[in-house]
Amino acid sequence: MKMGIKTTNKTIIILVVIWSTLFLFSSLPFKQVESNISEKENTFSNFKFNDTYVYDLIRKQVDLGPRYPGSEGIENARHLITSQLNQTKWKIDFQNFTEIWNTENITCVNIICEPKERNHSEQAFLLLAHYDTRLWANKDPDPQKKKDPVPGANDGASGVAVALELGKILLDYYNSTNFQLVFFDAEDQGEIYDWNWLVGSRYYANSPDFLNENLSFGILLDMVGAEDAVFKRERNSWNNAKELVSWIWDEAHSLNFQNYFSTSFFGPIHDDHVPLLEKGLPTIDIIDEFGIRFKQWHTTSDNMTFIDTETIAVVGLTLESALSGLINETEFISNLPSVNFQNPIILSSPIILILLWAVKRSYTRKKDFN
Ligand code: 1BN
Ligand code: ZN
Repeated sequence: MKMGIKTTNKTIIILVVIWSTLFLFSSLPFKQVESNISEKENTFSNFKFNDTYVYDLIRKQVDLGPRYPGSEGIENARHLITSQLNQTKWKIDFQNFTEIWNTENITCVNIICEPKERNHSEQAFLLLAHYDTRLWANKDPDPQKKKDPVPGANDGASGVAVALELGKILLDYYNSTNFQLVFFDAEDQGEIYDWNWLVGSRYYANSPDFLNENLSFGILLDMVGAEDAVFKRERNSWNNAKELVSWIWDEAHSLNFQNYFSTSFFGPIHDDHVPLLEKGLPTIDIIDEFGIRFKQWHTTSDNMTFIDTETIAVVGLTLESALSGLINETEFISNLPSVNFQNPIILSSPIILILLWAVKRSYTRKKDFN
């Protein structure tokens, strides 16, 4: 009998040891993953940025069809964009201008939106994106498709949708009123007929709508929604507004998004921020490495297939965090150095002149020798 109890005790002890060992090993990694998720959820639980809303808004723009200047699609895109903003809270201006494109007069329209409560005696910042899409998909690998239109899910719609969502939450949840959302027409038609790049932003940067404003900085969003995006530091932004670039990239890294916001360099890219930099406003471009990572750039495949809510969330959460912090940093903003934009080609011209001189010298020497 005594022996029996001893054996039962032993068996129970062995079973308990085996069970607890199994429990410990099976639950440890699980608990780790669980705590990582809840840690992440905790980190972002106070954030308002809604990636699903943004994804749907990209899809709605793509569903309108091609949105090149003067098209029915771009007219509908204007209605879609403005319908996202509550008319009692937002003032919307349309900056109309006419351009000749392939002998045709085209009416282009930049859209300028600001909270009605904006205090014009204080400085404002700009969130920028282009809303036109390219008429010709000249980078499409299929020669038959090179003159088909680009759907512009990433190149066009993504920047618009992220900027709209950020504008709405800054006003609704952070009481931020001193900013504008500016959506440019006619950015993306360069080298089609006699058309140039950046037509809308150039017009805006030379207009009283921009020149008479009291502005602190600008952030351009271009191609911010594709899967596996990498946002390297764009060289025109870095050379002219490195404090702002660092503010945003540091914020992304503090949220653990260093895989998306890389400290490598890219470009310089001649994008919609350049006309504003030329006028002295510190303006940066958050742009995917098109052609390298974003391979669907200027092809008929720039559609919803490659749009990813994770990329959208990374960009949105980073900017929500960075901008909600920045609006209270009046000293940082007022100390942003003014821009004296130098075109990289002009900057490198002394080097080109020296090279030309060296070539000429060696040529003359050769001649003298002969
Ligand atoms: C940005 C998006 N851009 C065009 N689509 C600007 C650009 C123009 C970039 C030419 C590279 C070359
Ligand atoms: Zn483009």
